[in-house]
Amino acid sequence: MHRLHPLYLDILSADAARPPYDRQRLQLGIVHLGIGAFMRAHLAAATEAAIAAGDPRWGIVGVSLRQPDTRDALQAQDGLYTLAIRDADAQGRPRQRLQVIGAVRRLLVAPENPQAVLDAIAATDTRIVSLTVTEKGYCHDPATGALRLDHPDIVHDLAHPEAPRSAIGMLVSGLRRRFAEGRSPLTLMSLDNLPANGRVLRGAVLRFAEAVDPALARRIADGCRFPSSMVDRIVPRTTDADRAAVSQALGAEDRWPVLGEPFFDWAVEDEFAADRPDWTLGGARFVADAEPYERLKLRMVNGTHSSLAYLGAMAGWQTVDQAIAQPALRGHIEALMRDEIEPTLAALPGLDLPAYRTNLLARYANPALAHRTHQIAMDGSQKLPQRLLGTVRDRLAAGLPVPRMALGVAAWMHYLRGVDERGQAYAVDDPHAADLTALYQRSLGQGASAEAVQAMLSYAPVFGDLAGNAVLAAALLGPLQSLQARGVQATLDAVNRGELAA
Ligand code: CS2
Repeated sequence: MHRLHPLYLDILSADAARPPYDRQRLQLGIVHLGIGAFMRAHLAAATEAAIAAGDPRWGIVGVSLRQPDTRDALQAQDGLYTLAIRDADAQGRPRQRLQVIGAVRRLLVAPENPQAVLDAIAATDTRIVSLTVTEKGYCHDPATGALRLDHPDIVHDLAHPEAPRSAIGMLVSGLRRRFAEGRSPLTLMSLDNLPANGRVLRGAVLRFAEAVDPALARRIADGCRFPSSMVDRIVPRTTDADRAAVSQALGAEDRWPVLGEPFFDWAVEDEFAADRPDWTLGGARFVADAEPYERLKLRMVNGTHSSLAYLGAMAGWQTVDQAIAQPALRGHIEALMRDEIEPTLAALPGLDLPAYRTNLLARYANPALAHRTHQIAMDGSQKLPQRLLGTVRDRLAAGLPVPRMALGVAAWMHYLRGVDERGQAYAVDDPHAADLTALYQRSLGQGASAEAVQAMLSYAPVFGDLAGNAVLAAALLGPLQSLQARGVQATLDAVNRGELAA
């Protein structure tokens, strides 16, 4: 089978869409840090639509911050890859729609050549530097959102600004070079699942710049823009089987396709230092304030996703669709949204929460994604604060009970055990894994008790000011005891009957 390549687009299956424009004419207007699957199914797809409508300024330079695998696979395809949009037909049979995306024109691997990344940030045509570096990529304290100047990568980058490792170090060194060369300020745009992601990014960049050179920090603060955005599309990790299936359907070998659901949402603040693509052509909305959209999405989608992932992974339900097909889990997730999350959300123009909830349950039931519960379970220390604990704080402050929210937090704690209910061991994949699993062993590992729950809650990077909160501790104890003694299924049944509430 031929490799996917611009010279051989005519051999592709007739129903695969391909770039309807001259890729040679693309300028490189966007530098993207963290060219993983999510970005290629989201930002790149929306940018492709703007380019296809006739604006060639927005070719993308994709930067990998760690591994060379994306560059290695995509270079041989001249940057082309397939986006496979998967769902099921009316009979429940999986189906996919293929689109070859052409927007990625250059690929860099930061550790191999950090200078090339700084050059790209400084280049005249660059207008936007966007980021999908995951929560931990911000080197911040998850509970407060502030950059950690003692984070090993930040310590390194402050000492070696010419060869940065962290996204924050790269941005500041790239901007320093850009300003030294007399070029205009940029838009720095986070697409990660953090609340006020633009403000978190701005805070981290300015704090780092301040430590390097206060005049540079002022220049960045005055000229650069940091729009916040809410991004939503489920993009599971691509497997070898997916690569084979996509290549087969495409009629050419694609070693680096991405999969996604049909659903796409992106509310981005219209706050740019210079031009930007018309991403509305690819389904985006420009809004004045993204925060209410972020809160909605982080709490409803990511909050329930994480709850489902910890419960599902412990029960041995491997994928999201398998988990949501369990009536007790489905009932719990639905009630979690309706009874505990939705009352904390502000009204938004055009938002119908019951319809949003029903649609989300349908997205989770998509049988064609095989989104693994353990994948969503990773990096819990970075995810819990914005996904679960914000809702918990709001409800506790209003004197409202949190029985179902507490079950999600308890399931995360239980997951730190490292063995599921079927006796299957797994590695807890989290930048705080060593501390957290040790804390678990010392406390809950000895059996859930009031003291053990308090010990877990005192883990400040995750729980911050919730340490010592007696109401939350009491709400966690019942679910934890039940998860340990009876397992996920019986605990869900009990919670659904209204038992275990503190
Ligand atoms: C998921 C998200 O892996 C995870 O933690 O919750 O990646 C989720 O699929 C997306 O945010 C959906 O937009």
